[in-house]
Amino acid sequence: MGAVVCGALSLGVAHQPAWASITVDGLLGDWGVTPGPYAAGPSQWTPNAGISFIQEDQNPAVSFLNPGFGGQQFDVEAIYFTQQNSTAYFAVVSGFPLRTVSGYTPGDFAIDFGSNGSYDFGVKTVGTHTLYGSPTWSNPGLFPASGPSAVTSGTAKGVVQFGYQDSAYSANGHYAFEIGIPKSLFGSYWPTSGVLDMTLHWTMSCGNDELDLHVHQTIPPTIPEPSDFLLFGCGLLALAGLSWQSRLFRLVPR
Ligand SMILES: [Ca+2]
Ligand SMILES: [Ca+2]
Ligand SMILES: [Ca+2]
Repeated sequence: MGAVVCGALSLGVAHQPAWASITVDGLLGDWGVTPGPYAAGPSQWTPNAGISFIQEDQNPAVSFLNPGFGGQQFDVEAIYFTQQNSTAYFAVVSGFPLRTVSGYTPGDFAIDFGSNGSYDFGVKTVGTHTLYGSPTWSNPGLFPASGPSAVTSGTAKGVVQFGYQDSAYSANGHYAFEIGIPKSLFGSYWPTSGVLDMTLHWTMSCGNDELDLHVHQTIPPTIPEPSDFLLFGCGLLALAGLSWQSRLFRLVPR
């Protein structure tokens, strides 16, 4: 019983619960999300606590995606962000796979620090998954305003963690990829105090649909992990419980 109570306390207080640790494998169960059928309803997109996200167009019957048409196949569905220790994690769910469809190609993942319209970093979503700084971008051919789309050049910062499984959610018309980037690769763009303000963006080469997640978070001050104290408290409670139990067994004749 003591362990259960402590678990609940940990969820409420600890900043990054151990149970939510992200594995970059292209599967989103670790985010608390399983892209299922439309019938599962909009709530299927809600991730675990503490994860930033945006979701739109939860309706395969609607062809218009704004600004283009195309229905589920071109529907950028959701973007997620979280951070654990020294790594920033991102995930995108779309109706568009990371391969060519009807002559159109998937775009790269774009990060705009400061949310000022200048996309300062890009991650290649096909081939070698390199993070580029100061990238130049191409815009979508049909709907340029859905850009940026693909990194065309830039300063290679390193190959990052990237997970994608083409058939994981394809039965329900969904495709998901995950990215893990050491915050150090962002240099001074990643704040150590104050506010983390960034816009995360993804589209495909036509730009029929695009999605942006605006993150605006106050960086917490560096203090000892509350979970450490809770674990210590749990240990004391568990010891107290054992001691009480052993006394009880001695008092009750068997
Ligand atoms: Ca995962
Ligand atoms: Ca959409
Ligand atoms: Ca920027």
